[in-house]
Amino acid sequence: MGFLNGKRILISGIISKLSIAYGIAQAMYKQNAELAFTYQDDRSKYRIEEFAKNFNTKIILPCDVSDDKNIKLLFISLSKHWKNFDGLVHSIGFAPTNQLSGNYIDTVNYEGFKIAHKISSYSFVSMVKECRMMLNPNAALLTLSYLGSKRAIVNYNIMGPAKASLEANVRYIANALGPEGEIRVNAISAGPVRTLASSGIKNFRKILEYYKKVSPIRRTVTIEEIGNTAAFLCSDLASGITGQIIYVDGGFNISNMNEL
Ligand code: NAD
Ligand code: 0WE
Repeated sequence: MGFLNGKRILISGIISKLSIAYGIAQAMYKQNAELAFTYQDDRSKYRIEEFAKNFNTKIILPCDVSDDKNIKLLFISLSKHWKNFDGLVHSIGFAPTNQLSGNYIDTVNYEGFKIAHKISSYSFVSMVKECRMMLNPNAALLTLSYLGSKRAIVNYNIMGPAKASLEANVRYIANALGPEGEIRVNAISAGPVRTLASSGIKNFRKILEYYKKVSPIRRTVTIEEIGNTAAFLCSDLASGITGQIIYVDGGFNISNMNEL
């Protein structure tokens, strides 16, 4: 058995075994979920095919979310395997590299703003729009955010406003879909973890060290811990939780001046 027994969940955002979405897949598979995966482009296709074997699924579908047409095609393809399903995990974020270092005002430009918001926030509601008719009652939708949505964090820059937009999207989608079969929508705001996306970030080692030093639990979080929370939120155990941003960050966001 397992608390996701009989639930079909589509997971986006796996590019390596370090991906937060990979930790989510592991935790959900452990709870007996039936999984399907999307991947960004041909460069990652073979790798995802290998990963999919670990999760006993053959359903892996391409979807670059930078074009709505691809999102439409994704759910047309998925419907050939699953007429309906119970969960969607959106674990996708991107801003052009040049946006992620330096003074915010010096760095920001319309192109960076557009791309960050389109890929990191709009793509979530766009996916929801296209799969709405396929969602079973009590389905759960989940996305990944970061504290930079609420605090001005050095170098996070335009990703901060994009994550703020994503979190507002969680509330608006939750409010729109709640009346339709109690569909629930939440986000996990994760602490920093080393992934492909974060390895490109200036001083990322220092960021991890800082969290280790000052978080209430004095360590960083793992993708297993984020995965377990994701599995819970997408299960019926979380049936009363919707529109929420749940922090899986070792308590970092509630503390201050622990370095003194
Ligand atoms: P990752 O590099 O493993 O995953 C990022 C994913 O985004 C990749 O699978 C990539 O293919 C996908 N992606 C980017 N552009 C895309 C596009 N146009 N179309 C389709 N897919 C696209 O990194 P991760 O850290 O696991 O990131 C997953 C999510 O977690 C992101 O939303 C990120 O903002 C968030 N997050 C990460 C951290 C961290 O420290 N790593 C902390 C909090 C939140
Ligand atoms: O959301 C993120 C990072 C997302 C991300 C990463 C990249 C690297 C490669 C978005 N776009 C790109 N573009 C690229 O070209 N995180 C929460 C991880 C992260 O990034 C930071 C952080 C943390 C934590 C940037 C500055 C400060 C802290």
